[in-house]
Parts: sequence; C-alpha cells; structure tokens
Amino acid sequence: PQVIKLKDYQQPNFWAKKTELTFDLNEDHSLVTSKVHYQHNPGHDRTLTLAGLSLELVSVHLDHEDLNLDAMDYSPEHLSLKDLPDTFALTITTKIYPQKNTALEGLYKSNGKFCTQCEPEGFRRITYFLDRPDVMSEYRTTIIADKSKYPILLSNGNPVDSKDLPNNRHQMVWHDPFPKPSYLFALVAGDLGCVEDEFTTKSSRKIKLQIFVEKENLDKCDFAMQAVKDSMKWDEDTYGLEYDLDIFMIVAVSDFNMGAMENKGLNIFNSKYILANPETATDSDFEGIQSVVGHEYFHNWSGNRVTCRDWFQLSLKEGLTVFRDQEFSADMNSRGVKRISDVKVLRNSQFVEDSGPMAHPVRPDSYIEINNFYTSTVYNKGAEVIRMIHTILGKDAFHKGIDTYFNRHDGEAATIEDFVKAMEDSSGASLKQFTHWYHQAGTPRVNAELSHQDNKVILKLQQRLPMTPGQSDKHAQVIPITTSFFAKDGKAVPFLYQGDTKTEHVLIFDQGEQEFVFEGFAEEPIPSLARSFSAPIHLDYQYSDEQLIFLMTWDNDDFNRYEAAQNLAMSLMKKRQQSPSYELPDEVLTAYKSLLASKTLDPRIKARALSFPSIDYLVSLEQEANIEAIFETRSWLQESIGHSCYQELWDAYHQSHKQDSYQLDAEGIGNRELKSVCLSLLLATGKEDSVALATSLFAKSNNMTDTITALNELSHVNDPRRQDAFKSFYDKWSHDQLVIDKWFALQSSSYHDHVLAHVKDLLEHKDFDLLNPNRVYAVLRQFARANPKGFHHSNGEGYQLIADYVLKIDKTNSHIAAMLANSLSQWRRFDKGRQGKMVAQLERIKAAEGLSKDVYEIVSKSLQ
Ligand code: B3K
Ligand code: ZN
Repeated sequence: PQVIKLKDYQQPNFWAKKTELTFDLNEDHSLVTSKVHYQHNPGHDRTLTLAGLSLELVSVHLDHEDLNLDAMDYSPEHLSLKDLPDTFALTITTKIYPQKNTALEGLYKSNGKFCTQCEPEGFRRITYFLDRPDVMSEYRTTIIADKSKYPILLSNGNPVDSKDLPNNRHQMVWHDPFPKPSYLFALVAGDLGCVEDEFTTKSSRKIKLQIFVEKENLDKCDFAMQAVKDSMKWDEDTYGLEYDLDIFMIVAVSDFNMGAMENKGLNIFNSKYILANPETATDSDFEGIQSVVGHEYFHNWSGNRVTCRDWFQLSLKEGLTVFRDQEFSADMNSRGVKRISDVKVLRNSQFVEDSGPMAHPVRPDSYIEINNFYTSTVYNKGAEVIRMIHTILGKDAFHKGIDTYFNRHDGEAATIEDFVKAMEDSSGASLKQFTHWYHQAGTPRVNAELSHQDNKVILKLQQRLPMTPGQSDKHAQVIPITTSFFAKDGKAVPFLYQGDTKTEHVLIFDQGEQEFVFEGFAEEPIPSLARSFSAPIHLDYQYSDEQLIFLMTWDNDDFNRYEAAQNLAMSLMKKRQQSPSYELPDEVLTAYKSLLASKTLDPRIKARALSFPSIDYLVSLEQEANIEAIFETRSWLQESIGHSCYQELWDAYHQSHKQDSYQLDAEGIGNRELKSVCLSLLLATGKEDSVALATSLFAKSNNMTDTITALNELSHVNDPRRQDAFKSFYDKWSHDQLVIDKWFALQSSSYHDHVLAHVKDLLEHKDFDLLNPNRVYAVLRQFARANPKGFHHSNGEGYQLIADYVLKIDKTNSHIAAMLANSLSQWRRFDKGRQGKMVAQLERIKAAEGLSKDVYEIVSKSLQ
C-alpha cells in the first residue's frame, strides 16, 4: 500500500467553490447527484482527479455536456478529467448501497436510519470529490425519501425548503452558509423523536437546540442537553466564542465507530454519549457525556471555523479541542480529579503507545491509513502540548494567542505552524525549540536530584528522549516543571528565585542537563515537582517511602498528592518483588488509615490515592515485563491493604453509603467512588462478609453506578452469587442495548479463571453482534485491553482469539479490526514465550489474503 507523506503536500489543481447535493434515498440503493462549481488554482495543472471508494458511476455532465462514460478515465476509486477551463460545473451521479455499508463510513443505515460519517475520508464513498480538508465549499443539500419511514431529513446548516412529492415521498433542502471541507458533511434520515431547547448567546441571538433520538429514548436526553448549554456558555465566557448558526442539532445513533462527530451544525453521536438517566448510566457515563458533548461543540471553532490543511495537522484541531474539553470539565467539576483522570488516560494509552512500534509524533510525518492516526498521541499528548504552551505563556497570553489564531485563520484550513505562530506573535515569546514536542515521538525521561547547602537548594535536572521508530537523533525539549518545596511542618516554603519570592514556580527546563538554584531554606525541604503533571514525562526522583507518605499527606496540589500515592504503591510493589517476604510496614498502613479517616480530603482524591497503577502501565515501564510477577505483587498490595485496613475500609464504605438518597452531584459522586474503591479492597481479601456486602449492594442499589460497582466485584468471584447477579441483571435490562453492553464488558474484563471460555460464550450469545461497534468493544476490546490476566494467559489462547476476530471483522469493518489488532503490537514488552505467541498471531494476520490497509499498517509496523 501507498505511504502518504507530509513533505509531499501540494495544493489541489482546482478549488470546489459550491457544492449542490441531491440524495434520492431508497431501500435497495441510493442515488447521489453532486453538482460542484470548480475554479482553477492558478499555476497548477488543469487535470482534476477526484477520489472515490466503492462507487458506481451513473453519469457525468461537464457544464451542460453529457460525457460519454466509455471514453472516461474512472474506476470505483477515482475519476479524472483533463484540460479543464478556469471555471466549470461538474455534475456526477453515483449509485451507492448504504444498507450494505458495514464499514460505517460514508452513508450507511443503522437501526432504520440513514446517517453519515465522513471524517476523515468517508465522503468519497458518497460521490467522487476532492475529499481533502483544504478544499472548502458551500453546501446546499436536497434529501428525498419516503415520508412515512423517514419523516425527519437533516443536513448541515439551515432548512430552506421542504415539500411533498408523489408516491408518499418528500424532500427537504438544507443550506450551510459556512464553507467547509467534505469531512464535515452530514446527513440523517429517519423516524426520530426530538427534544428541543434554546440558548441565548452573548449577543442575544436565540439558538434552537435539538437532540434527535429514537422515540423510546426521549426521556434520556436531559443531561446531554444541559451539557450543550453549559458548553455554549463556557466557550463564550472563556474564549468569547459564540455559536454561529441558528440551530444546533445532535443525532444519536447506535452503530458508530467512535464517540461522536462534529459535523457543522449537525453533530452525530454514538448513543452511548447522549442517552442517560441515573437508572441506566453510571457517574462515569455522565462524565463521558459532558466531555464528549463539550468536545464536539468546541470543534465548531477549533476544527470547523478553522480546520486542518491536511491530515498530518490533525492534532491542530484534536489536541486543542481535547485541551478545551478537559478545561471545560475541570471548570464544571473538580479540577484536581479531572487532572488525575486525564493523566491516567495518558499513561495507560499514550505512554504505552509511545513506547511501542506504533510510536509517532503528535504531528506524524507519514501514514498508510489516516484512520490509524486518530491516536492517543494525536489527541491526548496533543492536548498536553497545548497545556504546556498555556503553562509557559500564562493564561492571559494564551487567551490572546487563541484570539489571534481564530481571527487570523477564520474560514481557513490551517497548520500547526500557524497555531504556534499566533501564540508567538501575541505573546512575544519564541516557541521555536518548543515545537520539538510536535515532531519528536517518545516520552521524555527526566531525572531530578536535589542538594541543600547553606541557605540554598540546587535542583539538577537531566532529560533523555528514547529512540522511537524512524527517529534516533533527538533534540532537548522545552519542559515546564512546576515546582514547590515543603518543610517538615507540612507547609510550602517561600523561596527566592530570579529575584522573586514565591511558593511555586514554573521552571523552564530546555537543556539536556540544567541546574536551578533557589534560596531561603534553613533546612532541606521535600520537593514537589511537575505539579499538576506540568509535562507529559516520566519523572525520576529518588523519594524515600517516608517522603512519599509526607507528600501524600501534605502536598496542596491534588495531582501530586495522588502521584505520591502512586509512587508509594510502585515502591512497595518493587520491594515485594525484590524480597517475597516483605510486608507493609506500620507507617505505610497508618498513612492509608489516616487518609481514609481524613475529614477534609475530597472523597474522590482518597479513592484515587487508593487505586493503583494499571497493569498495562506497569508493563510499559519494563523492558521485558514479567506479567505474572506484576499481577501477583499488585494483588498482594491490594490484599495487604484490604486485610490490614479492613475495619477502616468497612467504616469508610458505610459512611459513604447513603442508601436511600441518590444525588448526581459532587458529594454523591464522590461517595460512590470512594465506596467502590473500599469495596474492591475489601473483596481483595476474599473474606465472606465482603462478598456478602457486594451482593447486598447489588440487590439494593437504586442507581446504575452502585449496581456496576457491585457487579464488577462479583464478576471476579468464583461463587454462585456471580451467576445469579449476572442473570438478574440481564433479565432486568435485556431491552436496553447500552446497559447490556455493560453486562458484556464486565464479563470480558473479569479475572475469573475461566474467562476465556466465558468470552467465547459471549461471542456466541444471541445478543452479540459483530457489526455493532459498541458490542465488539464491550466484548473483544474489553478483553484485550482491560483484562491483562485473561488476554496474556501463558497458553496464548487469548492472542489467538483476538487474531481470529481481527480477520473476521476486517471483512466488514477494517477500522474496528485495526483497533483490535493494535492490542498485539506491544509484544516486545513481554517474556520470550509470550513474544513468540503474539508474533505468531501477527504473522498469521499479515499473511491473510485481502487484508485491509488499516490492519496491514498496524501488523506490519508491529512486526518491524
Ligand atoms: N473528529 C472525530 C473523529 C473522527 C474519527 C475518524 N476515524 C471525533 C472527534 O474527535 O471529535
Ligand atoms: Zn475531536
């Protein structure tokens, strides 16, 4: 397959100025007529080559001339015309089969509704087009369909006309005044219910808000609607950005490859990120809805008004928009907890990706299939890079930079350089060296050492960037290290640095090795470094367990308090691995007990401090990890804390358990989270009364969060109460697809000894559907990513199962197949036995006939 390179970027030969689309939707096939007004790009060739995918060409008109298809250069993948004039209209009719479209890209049918997904290259499955983000065009879309089956016909922009047609058909015309690239086009047709609301913008314009769902779900849209209004308000208050059209629509669909899509004025969502009420959704589902609704809404500016010149610039819109949604959630809820969650995602997926064969820079240089680059590096590390610019420049200069960026590039397709330039111009700072973050892959390792002399503290930092595929020679990066120091009394010490006295300073660490000197220390302090996770790095500082306990108790940065607890857990696990008779000392147990007993600490921070680093993250830190040992010591830590703090955990559980009242607020959410962590540590002991406690929580729960907490614990237990709970859950919820996804997922991530057999049964279950991404994720991705015990079983059968399904699913949805294949890519991190078994499956996939380029890219790069 062809490798696409950033350095080969060229402007198109023609621009598409106006696009008029007509969709004639039918039960067997649909007809799409596109009339596009092209304009020659001066200095470029006069050949127009349009992209297509699986298209059947019906007719072509150049202005008014009907072209003879036999004499034309076209295939299902392209259509090319030569010697064209300066301006002309090209009218093309294609025949497509949405009902047979299982890739869920382009126009497809899901649950009786037509809908689209065009990013990144789905529009070419609809008609021959300049399907690239730098070609921006004004769209007018006519949709014709049966009136009874599809009473609702939607597209981008504003409705401008509608009428009835013969044979019980009708048509609706939409016009979007904002020029956009084809990837932002959307169409929906179906019999949908609608929840309506209104938002008044800061300039007093009234915006109609509509959420379209299947009629039986109309009672599950309130939370998402509130999130839309909160997002609109937040973007006005924070960045002065106002919504631009008169209507904002969201449609929820049940078959969707990812979370949601920011199509102009018509966002399409995976129903998982819209539908919720306390009976069916957990606290983390609600959090997910708020952040995804925010994310897609914020794209209206960062993505739609200013889009990307080419797909190498993907992080320009995604990194920035993730940063915006993270800040939105932080402002709406607890900032500290949000930061902890975001760093956890970064470590569990981006750090893992960055240490393996798929490691790539935030702005990649090449790809085979762009769909493979919607990665946690582009999204989450991209957001960290934006966050560092914010930290380095400060809030005011950053906001000025954002203003400059939107003013300068509104209506354009921009690059990452454009963004950085706007930040530089409005702040006066140079970000030249900083841009290495965009070009160099790999997670920097920063080593820190502290010494104390007279009145001074000297902090010595060293950075090292590991080699990654295709990149060996690396430059020092600019790393902001937010630093404080604590004295023995638990207070932050005011210190003198560069003429200022303060208790916190952002150090700009931009050389391979650097020393920072601070004054004002009568005695040696304990440093608190990279506070709030000020940079996406691995930080090595040799803290003693005593110092970690100190920071866990006294640090006034929520994140670093959590971080101290994570580091303490890792240090304890390491000690146990080195000496199998090692047991937790009293000081450690006392620290955990007083953490639990604290009257002032946010229960969610307590909960996070008592949850330990994930297996995947621990594996990613090793050269050749001994996964059994990691698994065992991690369980030992949980079990030891469970046993030694049993009473305290039991008490904390009961204090947080407000049986009859359910509140979806900070206090309620905090209590439920702490309760869940306590229950999990209690169950780690295997004691009978802990199992009874989980069983009773399951039986009496009045909300989905508690139910899932209890069922999750019971899923690991080898006891008839496990089967009973799963059966009663299924009987109660079998009508609700999203809830049943949870039922599948919990069984797939269970640490039960027979999990592989259970997963195979689930794959044969009558409700399992290979064509529904949520279901595939619930069973297979959950098994491969959230069940290291089952997936990495030494017999290799977990690997074989995943490979079997990669091959099966590749025939219908290559995107999902590639995502699954990726779970085998980390083989180098494991012992020789597992390596051999993972490689054998990768080889088997690679050798398969008719492999998609999506899967080919993942397996071939994994094997390199
Ligand atoms: N922009 C879309 C992602 C499209 C992914 C295509 N494989 C959703 C988002 O990031 O908001
Ligand atoms: Zn996005």
